Amino acid sequence: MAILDEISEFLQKGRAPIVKEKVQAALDEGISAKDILEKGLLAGMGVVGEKFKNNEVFVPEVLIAARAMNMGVAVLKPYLAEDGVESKGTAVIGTVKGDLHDIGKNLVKMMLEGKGINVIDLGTDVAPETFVQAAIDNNADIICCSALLTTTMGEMKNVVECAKEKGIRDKVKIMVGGAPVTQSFCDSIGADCYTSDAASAADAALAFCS
Ligand code: B1M
Repeated sequence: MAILDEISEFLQKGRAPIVKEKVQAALDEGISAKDILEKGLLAGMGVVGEKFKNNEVFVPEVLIAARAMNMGVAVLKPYLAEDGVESKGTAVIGTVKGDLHDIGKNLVKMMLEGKGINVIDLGTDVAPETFVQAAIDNNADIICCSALLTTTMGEMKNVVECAKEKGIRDKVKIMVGGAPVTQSFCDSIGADCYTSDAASAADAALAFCS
């Protein structure tokens, strides 16, 4: 599994083209997409996150690592998705207002699509009204909110409140996630579901749709 360590290390250095090559090589070796994601790409991003916290690397290094992560994930996308599945429902997804982190949100989107759920991606820095209006316009079954900052996770409560105000709270499930989010936070804001990772989010979303 040396190649997974290489993927992690090149990701930490932000070497996007090499990460892309190594991810393809790992697939060619028969390593599962899940292992490449978790033990290569996410492991590397975890190291970057620790260094960022300890002021050993700064925003530019994190951004180039994030770019390498996204390029690696793009190679994995067809392998993480299940082919030929019919649309099972609709979800709108976004990172909450004030928050620009999108790697986790993109992973959740990919996993949901892999389960056959039609996903409307609102991007990052999404206001509560935008989540709710998109859910109304697209007759969505689920609103998925991602937040990576303790300072922005409170926006998820505003999404729940806005859905109540617009009269759709009983028609739409609200799912929340992201590094600082917990089950007790989910319960405290009246959201329907918290999951700690993208694959579990997709399972929960599928259960809501059916
Ligand atoms: Co930011 N950042 N960042 N950052 N950044 C964190 C989050 C931080 C923990 C780093 C640290 O200090 N250790 C810290 C937050 C501290 C806190 O709030 N407690 C932090 C900070 C402080 C900041 C800035 C304020 C830094 C600054 O400017 N001084 C700034 C804020 C900008 C803003 O958003 N307004 C900032 C900026 C950035 C970059 C732009 C440089 C870059 C983002 C690039 C991008 O996303 N395109 C960045 C990055 C990359 C990180 C770290 C290093 C990695 C985040 C990541 O992508 N992880 C991060 C440190 C860390 O997390 N270790 C950090 C990988 C990703 C797959 O994980 O998103 O958690 P995650 O998703 C997981 C699960 O959480 C779950 O599924 C995924 C796994 O399967 N999940 C869901 C996510 N959403 C879900 C939704 C669901 C269910 C599950 O249901 C709907």
